[in-house]
Parts: sequence; structure tokens; C-alpha cells
Amino acid sequence: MKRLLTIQDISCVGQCSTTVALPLISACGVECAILPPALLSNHTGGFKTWSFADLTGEISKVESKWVEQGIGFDAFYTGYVCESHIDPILSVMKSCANPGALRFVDPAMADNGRLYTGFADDFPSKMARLCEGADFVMPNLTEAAFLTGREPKLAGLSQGEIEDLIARLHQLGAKNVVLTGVSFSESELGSAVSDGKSVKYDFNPRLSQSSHGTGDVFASVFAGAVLRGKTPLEAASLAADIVCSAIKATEPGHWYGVRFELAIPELVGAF
Ligand code: PXL
Repeated sequence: MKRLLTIQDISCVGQCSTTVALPLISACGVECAILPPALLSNHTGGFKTWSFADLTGEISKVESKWVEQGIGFDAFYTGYVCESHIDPILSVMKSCANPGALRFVDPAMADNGRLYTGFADDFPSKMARLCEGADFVMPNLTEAAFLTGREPKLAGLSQGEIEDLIARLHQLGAKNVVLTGVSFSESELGSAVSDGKSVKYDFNPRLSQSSHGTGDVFASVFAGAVLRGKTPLEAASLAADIVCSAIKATEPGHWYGVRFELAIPELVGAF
């Protein structure tokens, strides 16, 4: 069994980051270890207030214990992190990598044309350092724009504009790019998967609800599926199907996340 280390916050309540990655990656049949660089009472997307305990200082302590015991990982998957976490994370990914270890980066920092609360305008350039040398970078359209120094454009992008954005993400040093939120028609929404040579597309019928935490569901399933031997396009397609099922399972009043738990049987059945 492959062992993946996910490095992203624990938001104790909120169906995002580590509390999404751990169950979904486990459901893929991949061992999931965690390294939370921060502990929050809840996520920052719509709650009135939150506590934030920064664990930057713990990262190198954990790393040295893993190095001492020869603990290594077949893959790393980073999500929501802050500026102070980036150098220690790069160090862990260097010193605890099994041969051929893959790096998955979800640059979770923005959506709907705006950076998440608390991130400074220059944060995307810090996040870009994690993208350098990543095997898979999985931004949404807003994150892709900020990473490449552009104004976010959320709708009406042509295939040429999408593929230009992808080319610029490859220039940051990402081997494969999985761009989410791609749409060429009102009725469909999907992703573009690029290995730097060709771009392939996967679409699902567009759902009217837009929900928090769907990026985390997508990235977790994508990483788990690639580690289970699915091709990047198959993994993106499965990840999108699970996101759609989770959204459909979410009752309208549930605003802070999606009911991904109810899509776990479908995910298990995909392997
Ligand atoms: O879902 C991304 C995410 C993760 N962690 C925290 C967040 C967010 C998005 O708002 O606030 C703490």
C-alpha cells in the first residue's frame, strides 16, 4: 500500500482540508499520514470568527523524528498553508521522500476571484514556490490567475486562454496541471488535465449550488486515485464525479461544506 503525507491545516469543524483528505484518501486504499501546520477552530470561509494556532515550529521537530526512524512517503499532498510553512514543508518533502515520491499541490488560497481572508496580496508568489517541481498542481481558475500574475477571469475563457494559463503554470515548474472550474458552455463544468504536451478535458453537467470545500474533495480524490494507478484524466474524472455526488447529497441549508461522507461508498467502489 502506498503511503501519502498530506500537509494542510486541521480546521476542527468545517469539512475541509485534513478532515476531508484523511477519510477520502483512506477510502481510495492509500495510507494517509498527516502533518497539520496550523490548527483552527473552523475554516475561514463564512464563519464569523476562528481561533488559529500556528504549528510552524513543530514541522521541523516532526521531520527530525521521521528522519531518525527512516520514515518516508510515496507521495506528498499540500493544501491550505501559510507563508511561514513553506520552507519547512519543502524540507520535509526533501528529507522524507521515498524514491520516486510524487508531489501533489493544491494551491488552496483563493476562489471566486478573491484570495481567502488573511492572505496578503503577495502570497501567490510564495505558493508558487511549492508549485516548482510539483508533479501535479491542481488550481481553480482564480488560483491559476493569481499564480501566474493575472487578473482572475472566471467565465467565458476560450480554449486558447485556458491552454495559455496552463502553459504559464507549467512555466512555474509544474510537471502536470489539473485546472478546475473550466467551462466552455453554460451546461457543463469540468477540468483540464495537462502533461505539458497535450491538454485533455473532462466535463460533468453543471450543478447550480456552489459549495465550500469542493476543491479539497477534488484534490484528495485525485491524489488517492493517481496513487492507485488511475491515469490523471481518469483520476480527474473520478474526483469530479465524487464532488458532484457530494454536492447532490448536501441539503440546501448546509453552507460550510459538502456531504462528502455520503459519497464514500461510491469512491470505495471505484477501486
Ligand atoms: O477549503 C480550503 C480551506 C482550508 N483551510 C482553511 C480555510 C479554507 C478555505 O477557506 O479557511 C482554514
